[in-house]
Amino acid sequence: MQRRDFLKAAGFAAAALAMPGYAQAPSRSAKGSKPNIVYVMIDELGYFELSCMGNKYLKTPNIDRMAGEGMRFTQALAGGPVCAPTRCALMTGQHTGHCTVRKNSQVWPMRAEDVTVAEVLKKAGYATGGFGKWGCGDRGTTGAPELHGFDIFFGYYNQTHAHSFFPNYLVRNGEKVPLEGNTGDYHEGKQFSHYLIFDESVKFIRQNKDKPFFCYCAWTPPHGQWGIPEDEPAWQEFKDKPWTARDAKVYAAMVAMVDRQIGQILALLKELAIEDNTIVFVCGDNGGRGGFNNLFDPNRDFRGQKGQLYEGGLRIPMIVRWPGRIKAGAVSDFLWYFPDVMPTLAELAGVRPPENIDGISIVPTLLGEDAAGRRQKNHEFLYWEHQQQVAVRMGDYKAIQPAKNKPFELYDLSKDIGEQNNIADKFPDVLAKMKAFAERSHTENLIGEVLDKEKAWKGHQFR
Ligand SMILES: [Ca+2]
Repeated sequence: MQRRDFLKAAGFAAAALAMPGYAQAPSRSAKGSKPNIVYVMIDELGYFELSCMGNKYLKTPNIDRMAGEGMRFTQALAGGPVCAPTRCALMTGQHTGHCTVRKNSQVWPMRAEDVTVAEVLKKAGYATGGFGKWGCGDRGTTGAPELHGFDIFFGYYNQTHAHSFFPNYLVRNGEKVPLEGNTGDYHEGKQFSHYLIFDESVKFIRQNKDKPFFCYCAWTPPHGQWGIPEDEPAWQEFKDKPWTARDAKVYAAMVAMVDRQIGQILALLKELAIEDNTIVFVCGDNGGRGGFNNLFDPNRDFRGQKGQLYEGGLRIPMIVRWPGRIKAGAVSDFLWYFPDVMPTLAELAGVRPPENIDGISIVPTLLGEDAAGRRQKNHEFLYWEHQQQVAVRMGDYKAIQPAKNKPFELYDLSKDIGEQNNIADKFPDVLAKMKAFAERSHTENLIGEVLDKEKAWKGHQFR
């Protein structure tokens, strides 16, 4: 063993000893350097909507470049097939059979005892900021982000409020921030909310450049309703495309705009000389939507779309970049999903995640098993439930019950990525194992509380 490797191993052992009960000892704590974390989640961006994935119409040069400088995942899956549950799984490390927010309800907040990534990172000394769509609890409820570890959260708390890019207010730490000149019209107004949200994201990074920070950019474009400022450069690029639907042009412009802003964030990290100590994630939040007569073909090879537990509802683009630490241009088929983000970020920060999570840390996959000091653990099972649907992954096998009164279907995704050949009858033992896991995975869906009746559930009134 070389001296360097020995020191690494010794540091690893010491960290493991210092944290009894922690199964996955932090690899970074021994070095005393916690990376900054930027997590950009683009609302609805589909797996095949990147230009590096061969999309014919959409342009994502900055995300493509990021993929060349980092690791692109082919089997990263959303926590859920729609906005709110996928965010709750991401924030809590729990799958949708355990987490609190399991549907896009306006009145189902996280509970006070739910522990988020931000709370875990805060304990590790991180500055924590969230910008965009929260979706896990309205103002005046136990689900509000400022009660869950965020120093600042700026944007929309409520799902439906986030449908407008020209609302007459946004929310900062539970308080309304009026947007003068906006009437609530979906497509026009004086202040484009996403510019404000992007500016706050940038400001947060600048303000916290000298200490570890977690910048959660849950940005809303290109989610509808599709309104964009006339002078937005990306709109100028797409507004004259020969596509019938105006909304399709706005969608394409929004993808290009967000891509440009990701480039600006990467440039900012370089300018602040924190590029080498910042890990950046860029991903979608649920499967592609497939609107506009499926013009952009977000789910090309997959069955279904957003809202379903077929691959089209779950498979998302996922790129992770950390110069010098994550191998440039790597493509990984490691199978993981949103509940894994919590333990992964906790390990990078050198703290322990809560006990009651469903995720596993993917640090060995990101940094290499040598650097992590251990082998990558695999999921035995992954689990989702959504309304009447249930799905389980076990290796290449995918079991799905598409509705309550329908039997489970079974697919081998290694041969059948389009989920077309149901092999449930051929492999009853495999299916029985997966169904048993599904039964074990569902717990009663508990709900948070309203703390201030004056504030709660009024967040969607933006007109
Ligand atoms: Ca979404």
